[in-house]
Amino acid sequence: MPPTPGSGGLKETISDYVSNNKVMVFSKTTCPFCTKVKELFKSLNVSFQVLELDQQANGSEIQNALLEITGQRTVPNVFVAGQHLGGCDDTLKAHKEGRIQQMLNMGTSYDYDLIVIGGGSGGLAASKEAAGLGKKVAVFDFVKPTPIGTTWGLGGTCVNVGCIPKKLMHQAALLGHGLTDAGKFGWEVPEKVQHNWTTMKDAIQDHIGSLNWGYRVQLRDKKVDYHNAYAEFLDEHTVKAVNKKGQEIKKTANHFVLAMGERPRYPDIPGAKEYGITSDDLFSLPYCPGKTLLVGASYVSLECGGFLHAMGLNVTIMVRSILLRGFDQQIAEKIGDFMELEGVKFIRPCVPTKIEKLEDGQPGKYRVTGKYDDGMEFTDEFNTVIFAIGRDPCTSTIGLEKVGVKTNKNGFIPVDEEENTNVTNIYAIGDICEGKPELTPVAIQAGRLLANRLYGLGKERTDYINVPTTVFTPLEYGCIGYAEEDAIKKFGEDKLEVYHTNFWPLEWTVAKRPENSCYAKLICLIPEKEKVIGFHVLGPNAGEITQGYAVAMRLGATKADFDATIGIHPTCTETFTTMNVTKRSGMDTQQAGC
Ligand code: FAD
Ligand code: NA7
Repeated sequence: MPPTPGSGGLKETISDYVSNNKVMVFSKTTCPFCTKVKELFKSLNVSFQVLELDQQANGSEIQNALLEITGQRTVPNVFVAGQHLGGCDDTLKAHKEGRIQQMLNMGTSYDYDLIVIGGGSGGLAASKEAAGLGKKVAVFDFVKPTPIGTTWGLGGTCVNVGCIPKKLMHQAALLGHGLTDAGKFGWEVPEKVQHNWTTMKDAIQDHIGSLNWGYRVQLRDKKVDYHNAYAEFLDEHTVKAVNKKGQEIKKTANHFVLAMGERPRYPDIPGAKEYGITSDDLFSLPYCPGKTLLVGASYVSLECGGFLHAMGLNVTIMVRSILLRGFDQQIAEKIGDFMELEGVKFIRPCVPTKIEKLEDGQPGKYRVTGKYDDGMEFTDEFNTVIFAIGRDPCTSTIGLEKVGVKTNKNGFIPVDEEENTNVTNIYAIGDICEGKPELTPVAIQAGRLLANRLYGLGKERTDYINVPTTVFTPLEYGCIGYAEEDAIKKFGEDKLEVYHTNFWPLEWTVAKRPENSCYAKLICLIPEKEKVIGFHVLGPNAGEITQGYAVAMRLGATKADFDATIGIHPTCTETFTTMNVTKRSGMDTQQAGC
């Protein structure tokens, strides 16, 4: 099969060679390393295909195409069972470690090429990609009910109990604010406008139902077997899975991708699991939660507190220490100030010590006792108590110990830059991975690229640096890169120039919203031509604003690049093209009202 550019291109020709041969060696007749590799495969009694590039008229172009596909130009360039293995040293090493035989066994004696445990953001992405590359794939997804019995369909946290319902409830809150503003713009809105929890909840749950269905259809179309069952390892190629009727099946695979995600944590205090709920219950709660206490100052807590308050509920947030650990603390405090200004109560520093039921009902009534840092007691009555005190990875009950996959003391799985666990055929992606951003697009990217590297010709790795994110609090907060305190710790204050400004969105002027709540900050590294290493925006539509700047930061944008960019007027984001006050100067950034 001579490689003929033009008949689909060299890359496709290479791809054909790779997928049509269990072992494919791109070689040169004169290369001693190629000879070594060919002798190895001969000694293993493995049939292999060789393409001698020095005997091809377009050998050099093929090498260039191989470089693009694999990142390697040199020969030998070896592929086993569709996967790129590398050069001579890589091949000899893989042989020594028994990996070549493992790769060759792939798919021959197992039920599946790949089993994915967890049908959430990461797991679905990995399974669909692998199936698209011709592999036989199964996904096991099972939701253990919450202590009050809430459960949900296929798609994982984001779709069912995370990003999607959260953003839609945030939208409900924004619409409520919009109604208040509307009067100032001439709309004759009745003074008392009521929010109906059940109408909103039902509409959101209907949408989620359609997404669950859509995922099932996608898996069916891609010929991925979906098992609604809880999987657990028996050995490194076998899982058993139990469905909700208690029926058990056993399935084997060559590779496994772990993508089990996390579940909310409960505090170890009396009444927590009996009377408290978490975000896993909130979004489908059949009744309006009423007067609500949120425990924890995570983004989940502040976001839920924000939208519940905007729906007219009495909301208190109990904070153990700081707001939004891990985020820029100046901005975290500004978020808290704004929420407090709107009427959310903050109790801090304080932790709950017990919850007692006072009344049954939907909602019921509970007395919460807590302890302030100084030993003083807190007590108040609430209709609903929501714990948002962190999430634990779902790694403790799937038999990882049987196959030797290591976890850290908190249950997260350490992975290398290619999502390898310490066990050769087992990979991990998404929220269960140690030290990676716990975000849907990160899990999706990791799943997609991993499947591509395993079964396609992909070489690309997930870039976990400068991942943009947004906290959907009443005043949205978008950020990329370093928090100010982290940048100072890493580079030193003298190496940084921090540009900042308050801004007053035009839409807020007529609406008479606060003049100085919105804020923008750029953290720049002086020795690198003021390269922007931290981007922070607090204001409306922060998510929409932040995404594009993430591209700029990937490309290494400097403050001068921001300055040279022409703004879009009148917008909030144009602020980033005109920032000239540094923190060092001490100059005032407050907007003066007219
Ligand atoms: P998940 O999506 O959690 O999927 C894991 C799946 O595996 C689940 O269905 C689980 O039940 C199943 N499972 C676990 N163990 C087993 C087993 N043994 N057998 C079978 N199935 C199993 N991210 C954003 O990017 N933007 C946001 O705005 C955002 N908002 C969020 C709001 C909230 C309230 C929460 C809780 C999270 C939010 N996230 C957000 C985070 C995002 O949801 C997660 O990062 C993402 O869902 C992680 O995907 P994953 O594939 O790792 O796991
Ligand atoms: P985080 O970021 O770990 O935040 C947990 C918050 O809860 C934080 O404010 C903690 O305070 C607080 N906390 C923790 N334990 C307690 C107890 N026992 N009592 C009171 N308050 C407590 O969790 P998230 O849920 O935000 O994040 C995990 C992932 O979930 C996230 O990345 C998303 O993917 C969704 P502290 O600051 O430690 O004093």
